[in-house]
Amino acid sequence: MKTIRLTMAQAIANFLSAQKIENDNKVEPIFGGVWAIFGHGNVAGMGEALYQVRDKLPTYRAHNEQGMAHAAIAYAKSSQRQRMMACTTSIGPGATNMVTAAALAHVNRLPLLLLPGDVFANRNPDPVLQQIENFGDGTISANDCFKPVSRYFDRITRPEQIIPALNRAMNVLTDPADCGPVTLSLCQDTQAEAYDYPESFFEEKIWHIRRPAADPKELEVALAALKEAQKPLIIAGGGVHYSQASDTLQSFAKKHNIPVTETQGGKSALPHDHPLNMGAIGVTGTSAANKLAEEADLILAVGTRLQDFTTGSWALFKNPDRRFIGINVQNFDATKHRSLPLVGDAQSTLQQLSAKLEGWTAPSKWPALGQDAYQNWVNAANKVTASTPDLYPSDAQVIGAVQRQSSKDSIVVCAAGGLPGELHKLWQASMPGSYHVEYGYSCMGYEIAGGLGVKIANPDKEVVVMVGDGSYLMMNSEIATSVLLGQRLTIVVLDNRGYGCINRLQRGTGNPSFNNLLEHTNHQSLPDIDFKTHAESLGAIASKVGTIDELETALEQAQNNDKTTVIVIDTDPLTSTEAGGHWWDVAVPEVSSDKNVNSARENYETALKQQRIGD
Ligand SMILES: Cc1ncc(C[n+]2csc(CCOP(=O)(O)OP(=O)(O)O)c2C)c(N)n1
Ligand SMILES: [Mg+2]
Repeated sequence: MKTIRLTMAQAIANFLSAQKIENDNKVEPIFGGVWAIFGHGNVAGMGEALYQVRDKLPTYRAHNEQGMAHAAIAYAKSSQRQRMMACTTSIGPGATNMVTAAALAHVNRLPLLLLPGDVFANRNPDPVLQQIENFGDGTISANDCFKPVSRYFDRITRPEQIIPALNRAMNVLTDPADCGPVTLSLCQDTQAEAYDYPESFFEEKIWHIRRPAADPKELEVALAALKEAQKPLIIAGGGVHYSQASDTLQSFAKKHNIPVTETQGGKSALPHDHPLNMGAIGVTGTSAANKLAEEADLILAVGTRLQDFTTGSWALFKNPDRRFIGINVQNFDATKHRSLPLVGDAQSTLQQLSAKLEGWTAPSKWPALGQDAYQNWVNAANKVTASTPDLYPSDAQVIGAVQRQSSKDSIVVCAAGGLPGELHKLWQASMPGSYHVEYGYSCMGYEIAGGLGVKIANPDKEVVVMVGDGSYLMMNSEIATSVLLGQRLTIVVLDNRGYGCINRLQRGTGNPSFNNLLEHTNHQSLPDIDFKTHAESLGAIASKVGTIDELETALEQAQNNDKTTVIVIDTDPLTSTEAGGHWWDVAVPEVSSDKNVNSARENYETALKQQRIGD
């Protein structure tokens, strides 16, 4: 056997450079790059190794480990899980800064390779700088925090362990059902240790994301249920995108006359103006989609985790006889709430179902009911997104302006605050992937870093990040990275002077405004945060606009700017779109000295009666 003597870190760098993916008859490197913030624990080992392969596998420097991992996740999501990135950090805080990002990738089922540095395997210099020292367990380091949020975790204490570990890592990262974050925790002395690796370990490997077909028996059961349905409804989740199944879903819906609704992850599966697209479903759904959901007797849940925002905390589907069919590549999701499972890839399974359904269609009056309701919805949406000369525009009006200034293939990016709900209801997506909202973990601070990852995955497209003042303040440092890398973003900051959506939620649960908007906090003086100057200090072109018309002019100009542009607008913290939507289960105190809370509790108890638990 031919061998090559390399350090463990060099072996990782060479192995990662040799991994390719075949997609659309094109073979590309599966890793679009490695994000790195060096410190002790990776600079000497991984740093040296990445330098050697820099022509094949680019290294990018970020400003915050969580941010760079968000960028990596967004890159993978925007590449429909066909391509991904790795992240390497120092030990201790550099490593644990990525735990939140690991959780985000875990929830969203997105591939992410984390390579945090770890303490010395030989323990000779212990305790090293940043080592936590567990009193009762010598095997625990700070990196054990990654275990519950990794699909596969391994600690590498000998250089040869990387051979099975990297194979296992690749299997998880490319498995459509198990896909998620992988953490290989790299002890710093082991990174620098040499081993005679087999040459075959570094041979080019071409991966292909497999498309499992449904089991014949499961198909038979699902078919029988579907053929009996009078009011079938499709929920399109993120799995539709990861399976690149938009076209298949569109022809399936058309051929069998079944209306389609979209989750946050699934939005843009069908063009917004497709006659069978009823828009967003659930807590932030359109009135049309939710009306059909209330009546549907058969719900075909495609590639969705059926999160509470989709199911209206399980109070949305009111037909007593309704059944679910769960089309999902992951059995865990396919069987939720007594769903008849169709475990398989969305594209393959829909094709199988369609072939067996032959000429079967849902009764035409059913989608027609939705189409009338959808027209009413469009009228309501047009009203709230139109420009009016109010002192402070609403989020919806800002969305209207961004929409009017975007082209069909622009990509809008968002994650937390009031905006995701407004975007889910109101954004008109025309092309698959043009809507990128991280709402599995809804992590404040994802927006700008995520936008950077989306832009690296789509260099020819306009990427517009919409972000609240709260999220901006939580993490904005990757603005500087976007300037550094020449990855041009347009970032619209909606400054409503605080946590607007949580203040509304607080009021909605009977509470007075407390600790959300800046004016309701413990304070000596209210800060007048100058987002424009702040963004300029990070290297962006920035402006503050006063009206929706000015915003549209600034957005138009931003497209001609050669670097990241930040546009700030003051908005109204109290207004959100009333049309559409659904109850959401947020627990209200059972006892309180506040009579408003008591009455909110009464309403809450009434609402809970609508919930169908486990059924
Ligand atoms: C990391 C993180 N911390 C806390 C939350 C809970 N949370 C959700 S939205 C929000 C406020 C967001 O404020 P901002 O970005 O200004 O948006 P707005 O609500 O004003 O629209 C908070 C605190 C979260 N989603 N993520
Ligand atoms: Mg805000």
